[in-house]
Amino acid sequence: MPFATAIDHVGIAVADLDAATDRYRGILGAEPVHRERVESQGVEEVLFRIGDSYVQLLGALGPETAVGKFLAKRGEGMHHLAYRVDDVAAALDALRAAGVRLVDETPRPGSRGTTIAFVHPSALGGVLVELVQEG
Ligand code: CMX
Ligand code: CO
Repeated sequence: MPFATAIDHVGIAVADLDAATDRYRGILGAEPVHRERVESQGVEEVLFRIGDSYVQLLGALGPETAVGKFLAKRGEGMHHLAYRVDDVAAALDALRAAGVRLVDETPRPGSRGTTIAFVHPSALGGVLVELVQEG
């Protein structure tokens, strides 16, 4: 079974979500397809659809959130890469068996009714990785 079926989205940390949404709307020539406040992740997200994938703009809900800390340390920029998988729990088990450092030991709810989990950036070339299971 392949690890992932697609790139689900690229997450981009932004300082001002409304301003970034306007900028992306103009540049991509498209309306966002989704906006959601995800308290458990400390973010508000805006999604633009690109083919079968998304660009996810991320505004921080506070300075002590993951994105808030990232913005303070590094400024705006690419925050994570999300792979679409059929089964997040199975993918986590496979990564754990391979000795990969996980952020989330078990899957949790994401936006749009998805199930997600994060893998530590130290495991995959300095890139924070998210696993996304639809539905
Ligand atoms: N990408 C790559 N490296 C990152 C990173 C990121 N997004 N965020 C932090 N790091 C690095 C830091 O640069 C730092 O590296 P050094 O030790 O070399 O300096 C190290 O990780 C620790 O950084 P930190 O600021 O102390 O941050 P924490 O360890 O507290 O948290 C992380 C880092 C990845 C565990 C945390 O951000 C996390 O749990 N992320 C998962 C949840 C998340 O990001 N939610 C928001 C998105 C929600 C969504 O997409 O739906
Ligand atoms: Co994401």
